[in-house]
Amino acid sequence: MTLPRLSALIVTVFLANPAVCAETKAGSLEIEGARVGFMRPGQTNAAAFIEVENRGPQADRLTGISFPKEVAQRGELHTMKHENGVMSMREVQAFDIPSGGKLVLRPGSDHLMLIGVPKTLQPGQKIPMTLRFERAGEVTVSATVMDRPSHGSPGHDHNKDHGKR
Ligand SMILES: [Cu+2]
Repeated sequence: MTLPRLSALIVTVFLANPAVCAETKAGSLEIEGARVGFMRPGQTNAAAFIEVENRGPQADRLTGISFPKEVAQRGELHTMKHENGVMSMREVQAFDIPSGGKLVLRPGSDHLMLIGVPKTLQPGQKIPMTLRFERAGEVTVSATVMDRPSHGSPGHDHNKDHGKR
């Protein structure tokens, strides 16, 4: 069995796990709407989005994301700023999720990034995404790849803006 084939098998087995569903709970956090932005062929980075509601009495923070190696080498948290008509973004260490509040990551705003995607993700494909929270710990959700480029992010080409330092 070749290595790529083995990797595909691991992903398939993982996604068949019924514990991975559209809405996931982690302690007092409820995670939903996990999705990955449409990828053009040749693109090696992609944006990802989620919503996290905090129903607990204490604030939490999203401090990191990670992926299986066959999906992306690593993940980052990014904020976006509109300045002089130019969209710029930078990596941040964490996103706050206040008690009773909701963290909303969406196209054109704060988002997650997949860095170093070896194989272009296909529309409708579901990938495992592991979120790391300061209090709630680690939880893996299933993110669906969107079937068209997202609006609200003009000039936001992650391939140009990211992965080069
Ligand atoms: Cu970004």
